[in-house]
Amino acid sequence: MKKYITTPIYYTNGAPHIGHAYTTILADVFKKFEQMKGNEVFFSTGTDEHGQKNQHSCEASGLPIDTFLAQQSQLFKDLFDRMELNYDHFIRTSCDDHKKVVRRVLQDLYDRGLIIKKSYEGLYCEGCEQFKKKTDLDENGLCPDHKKAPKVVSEENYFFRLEPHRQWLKDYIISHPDWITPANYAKEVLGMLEEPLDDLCISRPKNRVWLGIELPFDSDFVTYIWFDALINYISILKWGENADFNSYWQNSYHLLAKDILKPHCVYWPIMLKAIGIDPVKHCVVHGYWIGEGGVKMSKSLGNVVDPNEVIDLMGVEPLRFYLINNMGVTSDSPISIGLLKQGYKQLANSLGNLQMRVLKMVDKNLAGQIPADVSLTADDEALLQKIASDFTSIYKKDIALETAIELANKVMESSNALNTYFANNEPWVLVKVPAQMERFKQVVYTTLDALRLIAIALYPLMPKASESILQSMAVNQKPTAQFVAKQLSSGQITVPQPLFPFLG
Ligand code: ME8
Repeated sequence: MKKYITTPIYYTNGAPHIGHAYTTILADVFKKFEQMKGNEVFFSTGTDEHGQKNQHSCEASGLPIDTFLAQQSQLFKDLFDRMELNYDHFIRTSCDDHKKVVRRVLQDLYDRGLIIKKSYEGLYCEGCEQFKKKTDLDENGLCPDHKKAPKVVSEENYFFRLEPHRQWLKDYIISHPDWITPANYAKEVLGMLEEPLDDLCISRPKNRVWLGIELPFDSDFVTYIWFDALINYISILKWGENADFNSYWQNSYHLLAKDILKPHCVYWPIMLKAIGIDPVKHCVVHGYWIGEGGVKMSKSLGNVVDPNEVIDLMGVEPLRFYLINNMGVTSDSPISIGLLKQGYKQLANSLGNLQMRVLKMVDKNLAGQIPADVSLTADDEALLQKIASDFTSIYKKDIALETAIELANKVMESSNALNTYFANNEPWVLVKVPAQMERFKQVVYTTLDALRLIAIALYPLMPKASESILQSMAVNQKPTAQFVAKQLSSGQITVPQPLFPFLG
């Protein structure tokens, strides 16, 4: 089956931080997870290069616009490449292919009378690039995400009507309970649909915003950034020119944080409906990483954790694992270098420790030979069957935040359980008693085979660590979503360097 996974396209007004790294890592984890099940995945990410926010940053930089955008976009690409994220397409919305699709959609809606011109006055938050209602603001009249008062903007603009589709969208959400996951966000969107929807202002006059795609039917205006940016999801797939469009679109997943729920789950399905495309199959929504000050980490607020600094400290894979393992399903999650170090230590003490202690035991006492000829006790078998069936059931699940978190949590839980099993059985005592040699081999084989199952499951989260653990047990096949106990055959182990060395 073909699947299409997207991340938001990120604004180029600052350097990428952990929040941007997170959603893009999540997409990469899901790509690998699905590939292990035999699915063909197209994963897209990129940068959102128009609008007032980017324009102001460009003006502040003093650079020509093309140089500024190229340089800023490259920061994201460099980070994603450094993290070895295996995206298939990196879109820059300043590219001609994207602009062409945006203009086509606009012209089509305009020709059908679905876009109208009128005067408007509203409260505009530049951080969100959205008009706000008074009810969207906090008790001090500030945008809750950006902690800034929106500006009153009054101008003539083009509008796209949302209200005629409100009931349809409500019905769609109710009849597709897994369209938006986790379910609390579906409830939040239904809440947004309780009141009549304002017309969506889809243009900006050039005298205020010059950085944007010119409207095909009025050269005094550029396209509203969200109307332009959302279309990236279909321009990437070359909508209208690609015979494969539907096979990807019918299994499509938008990953996003809750800050951009409304554009993705209200504006976008209505825009798609107007041009005759079904909604994306699933919206996978996550909460925020909370930085210093207890508020959402954001470029505008300057309270960010720099992923490059974390990678310098501990490498890419422990960062990947930490982020997937520690995001709450419905809550925001704190992050700091101190917390990341704690997470690293836990990984070293569970998975890292498990691998080293069992491999060293085999190396020292069995001349490095895996004791595959041993028959296991019913309890040992039950332990292996439990791990195999736990991972089998996780791998049957669809792409969802809950699935990724459950996978990482289960890797930790299984590693900890195995460490306890190993410690309780005291193989270092058994090995000294000739009559207990059979039991020694059973314990070692059970631990090794369980470690093999954990390493396979680990692949989407830490691909290199997974391969390295498997290779240390002479397992050289690429991991697939097959969790069958007692498949570890005889062979020579190697004791590698520790996966998670002491950080100092
Ligand atoms: O909104 N915690 O771009 P953006 C978790 N260009 N995730 C976070 C985060 C945090 N503290 N901060 C950012 C835009 N993110 C638009 C999107 S899509 C058609 C257009 C991640 O640069 C998360 O995925 O503000 C969030 O939705 C996205 O970055 C916002 O990135």
